[in-house]
Amino acid sequence: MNTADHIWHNGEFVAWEDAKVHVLTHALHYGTSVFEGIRAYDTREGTAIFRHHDHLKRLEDSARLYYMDLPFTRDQIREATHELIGRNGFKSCYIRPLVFRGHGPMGLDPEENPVEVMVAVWEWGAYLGDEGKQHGVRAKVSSWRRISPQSLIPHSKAGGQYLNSVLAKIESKRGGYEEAILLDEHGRVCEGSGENIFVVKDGIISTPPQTASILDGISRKSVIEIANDLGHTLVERDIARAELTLADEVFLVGTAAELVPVREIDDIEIGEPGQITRELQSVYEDALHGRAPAYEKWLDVVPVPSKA
Ligand code: PPE
Repeated sequence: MNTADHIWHNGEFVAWEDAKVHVLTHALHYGTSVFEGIRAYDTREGTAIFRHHDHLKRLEDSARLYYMDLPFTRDQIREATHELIGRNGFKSCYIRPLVFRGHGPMGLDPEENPVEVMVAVWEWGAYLGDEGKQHGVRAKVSSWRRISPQSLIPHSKAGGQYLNSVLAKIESKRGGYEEAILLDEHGRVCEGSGENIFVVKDGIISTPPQTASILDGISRKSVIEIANDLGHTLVERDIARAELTLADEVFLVGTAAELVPVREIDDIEIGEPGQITRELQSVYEDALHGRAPAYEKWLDVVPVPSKA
């Protein structure tokens, strides 16, 4: 991870080393934060943020579900992010907005604690490795089930909820795998620790539906649109665990990971990335990097500041 010089915190641009919080920050104790993971790419039109608006909308929605009012508008955060990328001089980067309950009264009632906002950017390479993107990763079905909507809110990208992903990730890593696949409370396929999942069988692409405790992923939505545009049959439906290992192709999608094939699950080989995975990966990469005119609608080009 390549760090930046500046971070945006509560409306101010501050130096990296000055971007601090108090140890009594509510979110540190109780996980009361929501966040986003966004990527900006170096395109022909300049640095462009992929589906920026959709990510900021989801940030607002995640906050709302946890009773937090954002002290900045979506436009203010968008413009601050543009300036932050400019100030740090990155052509491409990962963008991490975070909304969190700050230092104030202790205890579980957070409503008197201030809602703070920060945006950080850094250069982040292939999340599951370059080799993984090329040849696929080895995954294991986790012993941890994905958080249930009966106790938490899978639709909200909330900090505390990520303890679930952290446990699954540690378990898979210590077991010698690159990623964990979580089932939902009913034992149906849900998603990766930080990615949505797709399986391909006999030419049909399937992915678990919104009701399967998944995060409503923006990469997932993009890949669904691309698959439909390419004329593939894509269905959102419940997927049984055995369908994973019996699939012709399996792949994961997420902002950090992008589109990553899975070549082995539970020590059963699926094989090198298949034809549909390769095709979708290639068109998706073109969309991210501004090489696909049909998907330029997804890019928020960072304006170059005029020299006064
Ligand atoms: N499920 C989970 C649990 C998840 O965290 C992500 C994103 C996704 C699905 C895919 O969503 P989207 O990025 O909108 O397509 N995970 C973010 C955090 C990863 C991290 O390590 O931090 C990300 O990819 O940025």
